[in-house]
Amino acid sequence: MAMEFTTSPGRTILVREGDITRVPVDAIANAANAALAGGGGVDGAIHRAGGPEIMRELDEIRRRIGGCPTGGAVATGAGRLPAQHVFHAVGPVYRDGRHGEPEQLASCYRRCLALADERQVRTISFPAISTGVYGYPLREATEIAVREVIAHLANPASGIQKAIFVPFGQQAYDVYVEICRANLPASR
Ligand code: AR6
Repeated sequence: MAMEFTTSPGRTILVREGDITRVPVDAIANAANAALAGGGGVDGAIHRAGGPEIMRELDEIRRRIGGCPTGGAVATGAGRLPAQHVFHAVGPVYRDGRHGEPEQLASCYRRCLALADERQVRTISFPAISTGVYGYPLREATEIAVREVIAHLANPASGIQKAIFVPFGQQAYDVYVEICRANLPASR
Protein backbone atom coordinates (compact mmCIF):
# COMPACT_ATOMS: atom_id res chain seq x y z
CA MET A 1 0.00 0.00 0.00
CA ALA A 2 1.42 3.32 -1.07
CA MET A 3 0.14 6.66 -2.29
CA GLU A 4 2.15 9.58 -3.61
CA PHE A 5 1.35 13.29 -3.34
CA THR A 6 3.00 16.29 -5.00
CA THR A 7 3.93 19.19 -2.73
CA SER A 8 5.64 21.37 -5.35
CA PRO A 9 7.26 20.64 -8.74
CA GLY A 10 9.73 17.76 -8.29
CA ARG A 11 8.88 17.21 -4.64
CA THR A 12 6.67 14.51 -3.24
CA ILE A 13 5.30 12.98 -0.09
CA LEU A 14 4.90 9.21 -0.22
CA VAL A 15 2.69 7.39 2.27
CA ARG A 16 3.84 3.79 2.46
CA GLU A 17 2.48 1.33 4.96
CA GLY A 18 4.87 -1.10 6.61
CA ASP A 19 8.14 -1.57 8.47
CA ILE A 20 10.27 1.57 8.23
CA THR A 21 13.49 -0.48 8.48
CA ARG A 22 12.78 -1.99 5.05
CA VAL A 23 12.33 1.27 3.13
CA PRO A 24 15.54 2.51 1.44
CA VAL A 25 16.15 6.24 2.01
CA ASP A 26 19.01 8.63 2.80
CA ALA A 27 17.76 9.24 6.35
CA ILE A 28 15.35 7.47 8.70
CA ALA A 29 13.72 9.31 11.60
CA ASN A 30 13.38 7.24 14.77
CA ALA A 31 10.93 7.64 17.67
CA ALA A 32 13.47 7.62 20.51
CA ASN A 33 13.47 8.61 24.20
CA ALA A 34 15.25 11.42 26.03
CA ALA A 35 17.87 9.02 27.41
CA LEU A 36 18.66 7.80 23.86
CA ALA A 37 18.68 4.39 25.53
CA GLY A 38 16.84 2.35 22.91
CA GLY A 39 13.51 0.71 23.63
CA GLY A 40 10.60 -1.09 22.02
CA GLY A 41 8.38 -0.18 19.10
CA VAL A 42 9.99 1.40 16.08
CA ASP A 43 13.12 2.26 18.12
CA GLY A 44 13.66 -1.43 18.91
CA ALA A 45 13.10 -2.37 15.27
CA ILE A 46 15.64 0.23 14.09
CA HIS A 47 18.33 -0.94 16.51
CA ARG A 48 17.70 -4.62 15.71
CA ALA A 49 17.86 -4.07 11.97
CA GLY A 50 20.69 -1.52 12.10
CA GLY A 51 22.95 -3.48 14.47
CA PRO A 52 25.05 -2.38 17.48
CA GLU A 53 26.92 0.40 15.70
CA ILE A 54 23.98 2.79 16.14
CA MET A 55 23.91 2.32 19.93
CA ARG A 56 27.69 2.78 20.07
CA GLU A 57 27.27 6.17 18.43
CA LEU A 58 24.44 7.06 20.82
CA ASP A 59 26.66 6.05 23.79
CA GLU A 60 29.22 8.55 22.52
CA ILE A 61 26.58 11.29 22.16
CA ARG A 62 25.32 10.56 25.70
CA ARG A 63 28.86 10.87 27.03
CA ARG A 64 29.27 14.21 25.28
CA ILE A 65 25.91 15.93 25.81
CA GLY A 66 23.81 13.64 28.03
CA GLY A 67 20.50 12.77 26.40
CA CYS A 68 18.27 14.74 24.06
CA PRO A 69 15.44 17.03 25.20
CA THR A 70 11.85 16.35 24.18
CA GLY A 71 11.24 17.99 20.82
CA GLY A 72 14.87 17.51 19.79
CA ALA A 73 16.72 14.99 17.63
CA VAL A 74 20.28 13.71 17.27
CA ALA A 75 21.92 12.10 14.24
CA THR A 76 23.88 8.85 13.94
CA GLY A 77 24.89 6.59 11.10
CA ALA A 78 22.47 3.87 10.06
CA GLY A 79 24.55 0.70 10.56
CA ARG A 80 23.12 -2.08 8.40
CA LEU A 81 19.88 -0.22 7.60
CA PRO A 82 19.23 0.72 3.96
CA ALA A 83 20.07 4.38 4.77
CA GLN A 84 23.02 6.67 5.60
CA HIS A 85 21.62 8.42 8.66
CA VAL A 86 19.23 7.87 11.54
CA PHE A 87 17.74 10.93 13.26
CA HIS A 88 16.68 9.95 16.76
CA ALA A 89 13.76 12.28 17.57
CA VAL A 90 12.32 12.53 21.07
CA GLY A 91 8.57 12.99 20.85
CA PRO A 92 6.41 14.12 23.77
CA VAL A 93 4.56 11.76 26.08
CA TYR A 94 0.92 12.72 25.49
CA ARG A 95 -1.04 13.94 28.50
CA ASP A 96 -4.02 15.94 27.23
CA GLY A 97 -2.59 18.07 24.43
CA ARG A 98 -2.44 21.15 26.67
CA HIS A 99 1.04 20.67 28.02
CA GLY A 100 3.00 21.76 24.98
CA GLU A 101 2.73 18.40 23.22
CA PRO A 102 1.70 19.79 19.79
CA GLU A 103 4.64 22.22 19.75
CA GLN A 104 7.07 19.54 20.96
CA LEU A 105 5.90 17.09 18.31
CA ALA A 106 6.15 19.75 15.58
CA SER A 107 9.65 20.54 16.83
CA CYS A 108 10.70 16.88 16.37
CA TYR A 109 9.76 17.00 12.71
CA ARG A 110 11.44 20.38 12.22
CA ARG A 111 14.66 19.19 13.87
CA CYS A 112 14.78 16.08 11.70
CA LEU A 113 14.17 18.12 8.57
CA ALA A 114 16.91 20.57 9.58
CA LEU A 115 19.35 17.70 10.28
CA ALA A 116 18.45 16.34 6.85
CA ASP A 117 19.27 19.58 5.07
CA GLU A 118 22.55 19.93 6.97
CA ARG A 119 23.51 16.52 5.50
CA GLN A 120 22.26 17.04 1.92
CA VAL A 121 19.60 14.38 2.43
CA ARG A 122 17.23 13.95 -0.52
CA THR A 123 14.91 11.28 0.85
CA ILE A 124 13.78 10.93 4.48
CA SER A 125 11.32 8.57 6.15
CA PHE A 126 9.22 9.17 9.27
CA PRO A 127 7.36 6.79 11.56
CA ALA A 128 4.33 8.12 13.46
CA ILE A 129 6.42 9.62 16.28
CA SER A 130 4.80 9.55 19.76
CA THR A 131 1.73 7.59 18.63
CA GLY A 132 2.74 4.26 20.23
CA VAL A 133 3.67 3.95 23.89
CA TYR A 134 3.80 7.77 24.18
CA GLY A 135 0.05 7.81 23.52
CA TYR A 136 -0.35 10.71 21.09
CA PRO A 137 -3.69 10.40 19.25
CA LEU A 138 -2.80 9.31 15.72
CA ARG A 139 -5.00 11.76 13.86
CA GLU A 140 -3.74 14.80 15.77
CA ALA A 141 -0.14 13.66 15.44
CA THR A 142 -0.55 13.05 11.71
CA GLU A 143 -2.01 16.53 11.16
CA ILE A 144 1.14 17.97 12.74
CA ALA A 145 3.52 15.69 10.84
CA VAL A 146 1.91 16.44 7.46
CA ARG A 147 1.74 20.19 8.15
CA GLU A 148 5.41 20.42 9.15
CA VAL A 149 6.68 18.38 6.22
CA ILE A 150 4.60 20.33 3.69
CA ALA A 151 5.86 23.62 5.17
CA HIS A 152 9.47 22.47 4.96
CA LEU A 153 9.20 21.18 1.40
CA ALA A 154 7.75 24.54 0.37
CA ASN A 155 11.14 26.12 1.14
CA PRO A 156 13.13 26.17 -2.11
CA ALA A 157 16.39 26.14 -0.12
CA SER A 158 15.66 22.61 1.15
CA GLY A 159 17.34 19.77 -0.74
CA ILE A 160 14.74 17.21 0.28
CA GLN A 161 12.93 15.76 -2.72
CA LYS A 162 10.89 13.07 -1.10
CA ALA A 163 9.52 12.60 2.40
CA ILE A 164 8.10 9.17 3.13
CA PHE A 165 5.59 8.61 5.92
CA VAL A 166 5.66 4.99 7.03
CA PRO A 167 2.54 4.26 9.09
CA PHE A 168 2.35 0.81 10.65
CA GLY A 169 -0.87 -0.99 9.74
CA GLN A 170 -3.85 -0.36 7.50
CA GLN A 171 -5.72 1.88 9.95
CA ALA A 172 -2.79 4.24 10.39
CA TYR A 173 -2.19 4.22 6.63
CA ASP A 174 -5.78 5.28 5.99
CA VAL A 175 -5.43 8.23 8.38
CA TYR A 176 -2.22 9.42 6.72
CA VAL A 177 -3.72 9.17 3.23
CA GLU A 178 -6.86 11.01 4.30
CA ILE A 179 -4.88 13.87 5.86
CA CYS A 180 -2.47 14.14 2.91
CA ARG A 181 -5.44 14.10 0.52
CA ALA A 182 -7.06 16.95 2.40
CA ASN A 183 -3.89 19.03 2.08
CA LEU A 184 -2.31 18.02 -1.25
CA PRO A 185 -3.14 16.86 -4.79
CA ALA A 186 -2.41 13.17 -5.45
CA SER A 187 0.24 12.59 -8.13
CA ARG A 188 -0.67 9.00 -8.85
N1 AR6 B 1 7.96 0.64 11.26
C1 AR6 B 1 7.12 1.71 11.26
N2 AR6 B 1 6.36 2.06 12.32
C2 AR6 B 1 6.44 1.28 13.42
C3 AR6 B 1 7.28 0.15 13.51
C4 AR6 B 1 8.07 -0.16 12.35
N3 AR6 B 1 8.91 -1.21 12.33
N4 AR6 B 1 7.13 -0.41 14.74
C5 AR6 B 1 6.21 0.34 15.41
N5 AR6 B 1 5.79 1.35 14.61
P1 AR6 B 1 6.54 3.78 19.37
P2 AR6 B 1 6.61 6.44 20.62
C6 AR6 B 1 4.84 2.44 14.90
O1 AR6 B 1 5.92 3.18 20.58
O2 AR6 B 1 5.14 6.41 20.86
C7 AR6 B 1 10.26 3.30 22.48
O3 AR6 B 1 10.45 2.36 23.48
C8 AR6 B 1 3.81 2.23 15.98
O4 AR6 B 1 2.68 1.54 15.46
O5 AR6 B 1 7.63 3.02 18.66
O6 AR6 B 1 7.22 7.68 20.06
C9 AR6 B 1 11.29 4.44 22.51
O7 AR6 B 1 12.53 3.99 22.99
C10 AR6 B 1 3.46 3.67 16.37
O8 AR6 B 1 2.43 4.19 15.55
O9 AR6 B 1 7.14 5.24 19.67
C11 AR6 B 1 10.65 5.40 23.47
O10 AR6 B 1 10.92 5.06 24.81
C12 AR6 B 1 4.73 4.44 16.06
O11 AR6 B 1 5.60 3.53 15.37
C13 AR6 B 1 9.17 5.25 23.19
O12 AR6 B 1 9.00 3.94 22.65
C14 AR6 B 1 5.45 4.97 17.28
O13 AR6 B 1 5.35 4.05 18.35
C15 AR6 B 1 8.69 6.24 22.15
O14 AR6 B 1 7.29 6.11 22.01
